Amino acid sequence: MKHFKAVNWNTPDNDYVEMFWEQNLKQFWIDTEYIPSKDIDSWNGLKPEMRTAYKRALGGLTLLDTLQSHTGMPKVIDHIDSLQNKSVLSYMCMMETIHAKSYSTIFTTVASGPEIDEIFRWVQENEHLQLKANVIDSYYRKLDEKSVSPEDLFMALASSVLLETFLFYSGFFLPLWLAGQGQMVASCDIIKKIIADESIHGVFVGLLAQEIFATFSEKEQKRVEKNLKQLMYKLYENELKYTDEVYSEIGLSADVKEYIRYNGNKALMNLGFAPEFEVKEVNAIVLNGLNVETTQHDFFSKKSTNYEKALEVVYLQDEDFRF
Ligand code: MN3
Ligand code: MN3
Repeated sequence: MKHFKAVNWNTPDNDYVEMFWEQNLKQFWIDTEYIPSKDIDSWNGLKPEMRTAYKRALGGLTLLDTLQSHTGMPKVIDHIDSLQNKSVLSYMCMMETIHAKSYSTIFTTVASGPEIDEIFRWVQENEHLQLKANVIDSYYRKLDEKSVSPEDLFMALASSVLLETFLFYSGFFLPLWLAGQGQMVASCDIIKKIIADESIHGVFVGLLAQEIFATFSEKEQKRVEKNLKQLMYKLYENELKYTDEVYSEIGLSADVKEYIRYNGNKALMNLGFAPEFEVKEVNAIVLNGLNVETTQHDFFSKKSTNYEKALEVVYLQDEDFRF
């Protein structure tokens, strides 16, 4: 009979897991405590082609977060040895479900039922979006096989980092760009919470990948790095086409592509590799939209300017029910 171990937090498994656990907890949030209805006037003021691009950007993000919550994280968790590291991944997995749901919270506020159906149909039929999901999923699914090599696990972890630190940003660009100009600001507060989560996820999963990479021989490392770069360029070519499809009508393709390269370098750095893409300048409006100081962030009082509902928690007493 197998002897199962219980997770023991009295002694840390490594020198980083407690820090990641704490930071993940600090960042906790719920989509329904944000108020995207503040954006309805802003939404009505957007041109139809801008609204279409926005819906598609968020639709694409919904697909990636769905994949991450139902496949990426659960598959990876089963192959990580440290029980504490597994706990951090499980928590992150739960947040993925909140991410995936939060786009619907925005859709429900600004779009009609038939419009929402149309977005989800577009997601299911868009070949570039489906290619991203298929490629990443194929690396996750390798973890289902009877014998999983350290290289398979490395590639699955690296795929997760590519998804979260690289492939999400063609979607994040538009809400950030609009918020940087004072449009759709309340909805972007949700997006910024997702970005903050993805940023810590990418670092943590990248660290796990680096630990495995360090166990490879020099020859293996060379081969694995080559495979990773090949995968990255395959996804990059696809991102360029996806970007043209979503953004060319609103004239933002070139700026989005620059942002993709910028985040591609970040993904490589999370995995311990040198930047690969030449980046001249990231759109200043997007950086402005990303700047958390434009809205108030203080975890001890408010989670951001638009996170208001749960601020004053009053516990009910028996007396409250005596009328
Ligand atoms: Mn996510
Ligand atoms: Mn994530």
